[in-house]
Amino acid sequence: MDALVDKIRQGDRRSLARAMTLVDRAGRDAQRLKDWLRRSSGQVPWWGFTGPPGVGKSTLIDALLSGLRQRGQRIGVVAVDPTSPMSDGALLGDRVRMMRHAVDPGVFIRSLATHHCEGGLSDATLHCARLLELAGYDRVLIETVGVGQNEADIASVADTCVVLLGPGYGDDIQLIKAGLLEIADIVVVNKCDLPGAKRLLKGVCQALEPPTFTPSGHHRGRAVALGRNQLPDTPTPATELFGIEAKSGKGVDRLLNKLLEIDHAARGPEQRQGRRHRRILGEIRRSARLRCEQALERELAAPSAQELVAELERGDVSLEAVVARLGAGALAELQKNAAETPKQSR
Ligand SMILES: Nc1nc2c(ncn2[C@@H]2O[C@H](COP(=O)(O)OP(=O)(O)OP(=O)(O)O)[C@@H](O)[C@H]2O)c(=O)[nH]1
Ligand SMILES: [Mg+2]
Repeated sequence: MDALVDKIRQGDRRSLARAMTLVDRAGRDAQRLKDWLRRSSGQVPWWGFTGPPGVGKSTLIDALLSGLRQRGQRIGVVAVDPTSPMSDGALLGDRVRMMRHAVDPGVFIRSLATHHCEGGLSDATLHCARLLELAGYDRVLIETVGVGQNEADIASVADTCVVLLGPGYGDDIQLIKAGLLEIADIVVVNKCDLPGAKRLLKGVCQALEPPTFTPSGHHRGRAVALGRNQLPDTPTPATELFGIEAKSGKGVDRLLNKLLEIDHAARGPEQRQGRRHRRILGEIRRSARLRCEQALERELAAPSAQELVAELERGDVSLEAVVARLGAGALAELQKNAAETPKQSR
């Protein structure tokens, strides 16, 4: 493992790609590397980008990559692609969007298929991002699809969470209500060249309270209910709203400056430790939720659950008793799995 880590640190892209494949597998070597990565992460900021399919996440990342490269930054990207199978270089949607940067030695793009990412984010996503840190990239950009719980997942591991919205996705208010705003540090209304964008900007602005207008022309506000995982004693910053056109690049530079400004304010050693801590918390939360859900589903599918369900139907037991019995079964399974997993390596 030491040789692999050294090679990655020296900038060997093949070793980096190999390690990304390794962390996606089970086994002792993968486990050792993952444990090591978990302990060393936090060096550089991660920016998360989420929003409905087709809203322009990859196009925005592509535009940001140009701006960041002009500033001499080396950037790693992990993109969760909703359609394509995992592959090292085939025609993946997100990669196509960022193709002009794929040959740039200062950029490393890793696409992951959704099936690797229960709920849009996955262990693979986290470990790939950590590997990009190890390889010395100055920032890691993560793209996920904004459906359901994974929005909260990305918010809990990214240092800055950018939520993209766009006109033409049905009822604007639906999007606002869907809880997307609550996880955002920055809300971006993309496709401002299209009809309906102004109305959407206005709607989002109203949902962010109290609205004020900055001299630079973008709105500044605070999300009504912030679901972001703030560390204790960390003040919740105001959610910013930007209107952009990712395709033409209009407004992207202002957004990039804001993102860099946020990073600049969080560059000390304490913040690095805070980042590591928050990522691990996010990892635990996500993993615990998924594993509990899966274990419960298995319990429910077992023949013994049929009788339990019938008892509840007849009114012989309470719902609480059923939940407790299923929960106990799920817990026993989780404990058995943990006992079979090799101990953490030091
Ligand atoms: N009109 C207009 N179209 C845009 C803009 N930005 C992106 N698009 C287009 O929107 C489509 C989807 O863009 P993507 O960047 O692939 O969107 P995405 O959110 O990454 O999509 P998924 O990864 O599939 O969820 C493409 O055809 C883009 O060219 C914009 O500012 N204006
Ligand atoms: Mg995309």
